[in-house]
Amino acid sequence: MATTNLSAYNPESIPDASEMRFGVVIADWNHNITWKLLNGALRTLKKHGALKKNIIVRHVPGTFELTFGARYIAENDNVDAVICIGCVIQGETPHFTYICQGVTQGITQLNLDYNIPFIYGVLTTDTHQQAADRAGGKHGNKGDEAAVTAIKMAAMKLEEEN
Ligand code: DLZ
Repeated sequence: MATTNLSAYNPESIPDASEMRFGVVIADWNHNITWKLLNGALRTLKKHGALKKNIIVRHVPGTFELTFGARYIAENDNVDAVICIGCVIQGETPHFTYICQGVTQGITQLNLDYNIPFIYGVLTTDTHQQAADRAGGKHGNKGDEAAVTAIKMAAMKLEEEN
């Protein structure tokens, strides 16, 4: 099977982010994966002009807590978009399903409740290897993708306001 970088994009299609403020909430569970996603997201935000002082990073214990962390950022940090980063890996119990459903519904609800985009940067994989492949491995870095999406959605929000 051909190797596909799922995070590839055209940099010229991305708006300038130098006037934007971003929140990033990151789950520390599976941190050997999520910190790589965080690094990818930060690198990509900065590559497109975002300033370090305009990126607020907050850590939560697990993916289930991303919803609360994202809402906390929306309420307190005056941002144009919130990136939610987590990694849930299938185990031997139904826990995987409950966490994935909880965070997906939670982030969806935040998108409906606030006039800020909340970006779904959560890996949900069967194996650790599949997650590693998408955290700077052969399939790219989902953190890059989440950052690109955040910039595009923040641009939409700011366009509406100006
Ligand atoms: C408990 C748990 C399990 C089994 N697996 C994961 C996982 O793969 N990824 C993840 O981010 N978090 C996991 N957690 C922790 C939950 O997200 C949450 O932190 C706890 O259930 C406490 O609310």
